[in-house]
Amino acid sequence: MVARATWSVAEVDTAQTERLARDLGMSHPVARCLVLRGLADAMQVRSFMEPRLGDLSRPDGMADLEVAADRTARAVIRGERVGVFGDYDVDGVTSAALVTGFLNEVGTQTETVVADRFSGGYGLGAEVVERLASAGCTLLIAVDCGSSDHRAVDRASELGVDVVIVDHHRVEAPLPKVVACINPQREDCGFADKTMAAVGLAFYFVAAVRNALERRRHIERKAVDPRWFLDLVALGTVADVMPLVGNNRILVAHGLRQISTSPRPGLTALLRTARVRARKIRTDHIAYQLAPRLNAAGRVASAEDALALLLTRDARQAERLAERLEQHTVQRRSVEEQVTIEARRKAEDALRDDPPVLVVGGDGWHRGVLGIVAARLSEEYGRPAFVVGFEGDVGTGSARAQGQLNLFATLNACAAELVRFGGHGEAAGFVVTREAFERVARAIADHARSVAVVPKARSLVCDASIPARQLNATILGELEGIGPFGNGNPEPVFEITGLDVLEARVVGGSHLKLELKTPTGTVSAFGPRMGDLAAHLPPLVRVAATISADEWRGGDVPGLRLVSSPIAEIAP
Ligand SMILES: [Mn+2]
Repeated sequence: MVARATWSVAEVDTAQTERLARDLGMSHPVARCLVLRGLADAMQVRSFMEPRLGDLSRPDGMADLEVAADRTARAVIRGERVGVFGDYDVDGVTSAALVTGFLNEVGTQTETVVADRFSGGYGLGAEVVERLASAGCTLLIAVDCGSSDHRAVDRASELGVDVVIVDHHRVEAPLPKVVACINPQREDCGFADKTMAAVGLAFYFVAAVRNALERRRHIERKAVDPRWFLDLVALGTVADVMPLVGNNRILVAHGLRQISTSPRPGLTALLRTARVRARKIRTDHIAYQLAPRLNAAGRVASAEDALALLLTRDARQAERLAERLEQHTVQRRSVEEQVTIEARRKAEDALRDDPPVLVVGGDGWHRGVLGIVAARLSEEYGRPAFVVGFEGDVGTGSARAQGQLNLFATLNACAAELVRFGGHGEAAGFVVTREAFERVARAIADHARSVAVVPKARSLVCDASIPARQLNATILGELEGIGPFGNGNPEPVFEITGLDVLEARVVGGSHLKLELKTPTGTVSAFGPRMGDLAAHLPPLVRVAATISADEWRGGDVPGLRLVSSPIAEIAP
């Protein structure tokens, strides 16, 4: 049993906190969270709590945006058939759905294809270009990929197909020879925000196309509003774990509102199969329930189902597709469990030498789940994880880190030994031969040592400590204003003191479910993977937990999600 606190409470400027609480008439604990986020000024906080689309960065300086918009507007006006190609993950599929949905709204015929993890591998391939060209497309818009797909782009120009790229992946000069490449990672791109998902960029892109069409008097002033597609922007941005600050936070806040109030048929069906019953959809619903289902198709079958689900206007078809995604999800979960067990075993072996990074590989580890497994290992063991699945002589790898190491730079340092690689600082993919694997593993560890990666100590710091009686609807409402939460805007964690344990049981095999008494009522708490504590809890506890609406009690009362084991309350 854990006897003492395994967490601490953050230090904060009390004068600032008190001023903010008074100026805004809000509770102290939430004011404290804001001060800890560097928001101490009432004006600043007001605009933070009410993210407005009008505060989005202007697109000025975004390289190639106008060229891309002009070429696309021309295609719309001349009635060209347009090909859209997206990557197979949620960002890629939502980007493709957004561009397709917009073009169809303005009367353009599209052929939309999403990447197939199993036949095409990642990126835009020459075969897809040929397919779209023979379907009559004269313009191809590649989203969430394309920035380094020279061969496909060359093929397109041979076939007389113009290419526009909307991407956010790292680019190596020279860029492929395309009509336009929207990618803030380009060195010559003057758009200051480098953190948007492809789907956020696709939103800017269609807004620019819309304006170009209006300028040419092809559409009316109020026809086709890019804001209709903000639900897709929220899905892709959260699924791609982009930092929820600045533009992303504004887009996601509005997208969530849209999913909550008027979901498209595909999302209505998906919310049902995912058993999301909340009235207000949050980022965690996307991250843990919607995105995995949209992703599952691309992982074990084809992402086409996810695309079709997002595009359909027919409720019955949406239901059918959502059911199919549910089956893919079940299948994907069991594969993921199996690979996780094997990878964990190898990781524990490797950990005896306390390496700065984990590099593990195995045969038959399904390609579609490697990223998820890498994310899990990196979280569990507090260090970057590289997970490789071998098929024959070739291994496909996926890497995840939590800021300790730049993965793209690391793989770049081993580039000579890799078949190919790509990605970002915190998530990357690569291909390696079986023969080179051991050498690559050593090179990765050497690189990590050379940049002095320190395994993250798992220390939990709570934003504030509050007595149980403060668990009420007020604090819940105030907290909603700080969200949406995610990467870059973490959900506040509270120490909550003086809770009576009324009931403790195990749910879902390994999770802990508590019924706790506060001075004003009861509150329930969920402790992921803490089920073994159920039989040993003291009668009075303090917990470290996040607070959000308890959907099972109508959504107006707070519920807790424990982030550490409860401890006995010493002085009630
Ligand atoms: Mn992406």
